[in-house]
Amino acid sequence: MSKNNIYLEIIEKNKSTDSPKLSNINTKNMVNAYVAYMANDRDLKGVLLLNYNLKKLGSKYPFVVLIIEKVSENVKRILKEHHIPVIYCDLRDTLKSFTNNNELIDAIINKHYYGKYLIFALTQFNKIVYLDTDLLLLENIDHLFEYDTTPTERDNQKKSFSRIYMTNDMQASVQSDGQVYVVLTTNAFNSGVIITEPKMEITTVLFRELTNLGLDGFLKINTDQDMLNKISNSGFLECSILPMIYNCSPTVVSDFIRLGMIEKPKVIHFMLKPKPWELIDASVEPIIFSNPTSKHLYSLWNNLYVEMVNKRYFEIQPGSDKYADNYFWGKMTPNGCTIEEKINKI
Ligand SMILES: [Mn+2]
Repeated sequence: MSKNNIYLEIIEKNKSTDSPKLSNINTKNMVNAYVAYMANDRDLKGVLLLNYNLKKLGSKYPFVVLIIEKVSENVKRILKEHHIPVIYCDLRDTLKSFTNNNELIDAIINKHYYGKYLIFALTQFNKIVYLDTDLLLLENIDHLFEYDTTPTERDNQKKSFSRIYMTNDMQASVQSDGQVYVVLTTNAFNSGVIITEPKMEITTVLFRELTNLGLDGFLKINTDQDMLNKISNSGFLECSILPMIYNCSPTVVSDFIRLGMIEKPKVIHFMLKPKPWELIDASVEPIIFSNPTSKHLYSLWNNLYVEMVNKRYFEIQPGSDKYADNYFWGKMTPNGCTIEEKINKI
């Protein structure tokens, strides 16, 4: 079966890469925001890239990161240096109000996914676009905030707390005859990109359902999506379908385009392993790509990350090409002797 070469590029609307200063952001009065979630330090590079990616695409909404207690002080410092506002929540304390089973609490916290449910508790925002940390935005997606998140009234059904938009979960597989089959699950969603109006009740229902499972039941479910799917079917959430262009695995892009299912993706979601930052770390085996388009998309992520690093440390702007005043080696130490003398003395 032939591999398609479909190469996509990041389309900039606006070259501004200025980050809003932390001091200028009052998280209490923000109307709309992009929100990411960090359960620990693992996804830092993804968050830094998203922040840069949004600014590069001229996004007019702030980007904030929800973090829990497992995120280290060092990572908090880095986020601050990149002017990324942080909203902190103690997940253990929150879960204690739902269950006193500490083993279950540990299991939930250690699974990393479930703190994501706290995004619905961010009621300081009117509307949020939640973004997983393993995304690459190819175009400005500010228009996602225009989606109507008011729940619709439906007969014989409890009124939902909120309406959320997610893409259908998807899979593409190549069969032995070379034919590509794309499996779209119409009653299950992928939680990599979510548009919603935060409502505390949703977080409450999600954590209540999760803790009601007990430890054995909890260990049987796979990801945060399972519970989202469950409560969307039970009427607490009204799930609407977000077009696939907003949450597309790099692996399926070329087949989806070839099959006429999408024209061009706007958001790439590196759902599976490897995560793109593992390539920056050079920590995975070289042969990892399923097709040239997927390879190209990983490469776009990596190039954007390097671009961010270059802008931060190496780009000389007028007046900014300053060097440190104190060049220690070969100069006098505070004790009045040269390094060489000091070494000789030792
Ligand atoms: Mn993801």
